[in-house]
Amino acid sequence: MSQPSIFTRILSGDIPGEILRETERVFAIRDIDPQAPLHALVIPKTEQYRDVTELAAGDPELLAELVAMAKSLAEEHANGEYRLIFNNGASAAQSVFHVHAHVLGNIEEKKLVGF
Ligand code: DGP
Repeated sequence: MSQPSIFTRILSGDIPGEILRETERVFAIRDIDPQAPLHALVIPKTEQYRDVTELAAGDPELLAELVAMAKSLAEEHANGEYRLIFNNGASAAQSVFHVHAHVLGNIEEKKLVGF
């Protein structure tokens, strides 16, 4: 069996990380290298899906749960507005192949963040 992802290890308490929110199927942590005052990662607990393309095809309801958690984080930690980024593939800057959404809020500059 493959090793658990870095996100699964944070969820299980194996390595440290601030869990901001958790439901039955989804959790959120702060990104270790924040690109905006709010920069969270919203992640399905299952590692079954590598990227959002697979997730959308395999479990669209779970994708909707990710979006709902992003919105509620933005309401709590920003003004309710947020940018949602999914990197899909190494050449698109994906480094962890356990699907996750970057949730950014309180963005000061009107440019795409560089990550
Ligand atoms: P991506 O490049 O889209 O696969 O995003 C992976 C993100 O995961 C990246 O922005 C940094 C974050 N990350 C990597 N390792 C850790 C960690 O150990 N703790 C936390 N909180 N975030 C991490």
